Amino acid sequence: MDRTIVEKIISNHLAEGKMEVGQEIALKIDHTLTQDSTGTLAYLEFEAMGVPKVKTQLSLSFVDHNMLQNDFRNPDDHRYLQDVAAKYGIVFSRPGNGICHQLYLERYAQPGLTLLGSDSHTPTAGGMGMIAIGAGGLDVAAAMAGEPFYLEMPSVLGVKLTGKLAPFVSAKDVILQVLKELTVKGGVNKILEYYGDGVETLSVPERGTIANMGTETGATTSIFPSDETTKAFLSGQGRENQWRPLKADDGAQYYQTLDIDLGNVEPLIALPHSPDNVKPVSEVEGLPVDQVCIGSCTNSSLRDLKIVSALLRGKKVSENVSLTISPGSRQVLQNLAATGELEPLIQSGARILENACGPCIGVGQAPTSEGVSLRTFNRNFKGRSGTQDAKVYLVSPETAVASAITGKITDPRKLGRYPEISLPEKFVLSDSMFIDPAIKPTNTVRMGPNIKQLPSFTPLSDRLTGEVLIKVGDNVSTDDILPGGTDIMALRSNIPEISNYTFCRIDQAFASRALKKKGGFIVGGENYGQGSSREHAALSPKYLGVKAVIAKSFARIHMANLVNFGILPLTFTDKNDYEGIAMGDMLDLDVKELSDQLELKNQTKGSTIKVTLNLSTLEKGLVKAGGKLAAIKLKQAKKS
Ligand code: MIC
Ligand code: SF4
Repeated sequence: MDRTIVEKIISNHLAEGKMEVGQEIALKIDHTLTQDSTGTLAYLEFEAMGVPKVKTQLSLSFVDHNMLQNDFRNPDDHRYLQDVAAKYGIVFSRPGNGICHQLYLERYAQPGLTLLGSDSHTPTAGGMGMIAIGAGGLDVAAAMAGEPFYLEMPSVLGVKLTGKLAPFVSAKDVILQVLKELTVKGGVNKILEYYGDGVETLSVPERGTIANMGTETGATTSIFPSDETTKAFLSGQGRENQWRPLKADDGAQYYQTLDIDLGNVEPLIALPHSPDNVKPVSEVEGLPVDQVCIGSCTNSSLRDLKIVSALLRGKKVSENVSLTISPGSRQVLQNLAATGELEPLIQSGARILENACGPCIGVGQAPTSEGVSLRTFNRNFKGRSGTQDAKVYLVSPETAVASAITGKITDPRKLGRYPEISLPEKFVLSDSMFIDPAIKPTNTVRMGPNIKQLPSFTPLSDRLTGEVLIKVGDNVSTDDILPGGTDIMALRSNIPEISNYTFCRIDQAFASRALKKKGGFIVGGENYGQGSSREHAALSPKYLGVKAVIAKSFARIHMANLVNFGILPLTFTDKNDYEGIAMGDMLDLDVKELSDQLELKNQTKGSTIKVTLNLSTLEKGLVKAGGKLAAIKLKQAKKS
């Protein structure tokens, strides 16, 4: 039978289940990756599983998020991660090496393999023809312990690319076009598989950009074929032997298709405060800009910074604009330096930052009050930049440069001639910032005082009662549930402390109220928990006593995280019932039997609301047990 690329890779990695849309399947995981801000928890969880060495082909630990070292907390985390890596057989990427997804694409991604990463943008590696999925740290820890990854078999949405991009239009505009069509929830339970002759016109880093931001559609992942372009990229990275061709069979069937003629794509921009609020740049041209930030795992590859360099050559950044550039990796920086392409960036007045996430996650470079900030990043949720009333717009590197030069939002096609750039046949390579665990294994793991052991939780009670602690609207992101930024991120290894910040940007009193009321319920709208994979957004509410979240619908990773930490994710059977619950209402739910349909009693209103529990038997077992860690520990203990 003719198959899609997704079906080919999944069937090669199927550990349990049937490859039928909507069925629970278990996937064998070849590689894992973590980054520091989700990694400390993932490794505490892994250590709690009692496995002496990772069981994957390759596991990597990157440090790229919490890079500021204002006090001991972040550096202590870095040291802990380095020790854990050396002890358990994990490759460690030192702080300053670059952003995990960029580095992984350059040095480790391989067509045909599976990758599970504790970061929602793990799908970037789909640009290399991999099934690369973002998950909570506990799921990644389980994969390192040799467990398969469980998910609902997604449907495959075929995105057919034809034609060729016009000058000044690039991969970011393509994914913004996709977001415009699919919105931030159109990709849920889907994998976006790209095909068609337009694919050949895109380099691997450009495919990476598109796959990266597929995350914003809610998709499980995105994937591109592996072709001659992939081979050339791997060869440039000295890894040609890792190439294999991969494409969908001619008669492969997609569940749904989306056609994009690359020639018709124009420069696009996502307006505040959602990545799917997409308009043509020409519609918002002329708006004065205070800040432009180039970088993040979406747009910091050598391809992107080469075009930025070519467009900035001989130009000056507007005196009203602060332009920052964060290269995706040390390799990108070295290659720019080797060809003289770093010079125009310096000359233009750009502020060159460390090779890290930086402004993307609110670590530095907060915009001015009510400032307009244009960013080549993937998320523009309110407040994520560090300035609550700033307005963040998402754009391509081309639009970013044009606007940085003129000081206002500018269609890059006005810049004149589009420079020709190409990737080197052989990249300048240096792997000195990766530490191979085989070279210096250790048994000592040093933990600073800010790293606290994981709280443990009791099994689910038969009856859940309590108040509605908060009621929120649609598309609430994990940045709303537990924000990023330097102050809060420094507490990622300390659950009791970080839980005090739960919902702090929406409702300052949430944490104290939850503790005072001894827990209760959260009520949410559509796509609750979109965005980051941070399991803190489930673990902190759990720590504060939250028993269940009742929403119109959930984002995939967050829902899995809720299950992993023993919080019931319930959906309204009739979405109109959302209106029938208010904050402060007293709820009562009998969960002795975790059936698919449950009756929620609203004691305050005297009403009964039907709610749905859309979980597999396995997942129900995890929630009952008080979370996945308890369940895995039990399984490992039985094995040994
Ligand atoms: C993000 O972009 O929001 C992050 C920070 O990379 C997160 C991970 C985290 O919260 O640590 C993600 O995307 O998963
Ligand atoms: Fe880092 Fe931003 Fe990418 Fe998240 S989205 S991994 S914070 S660069």
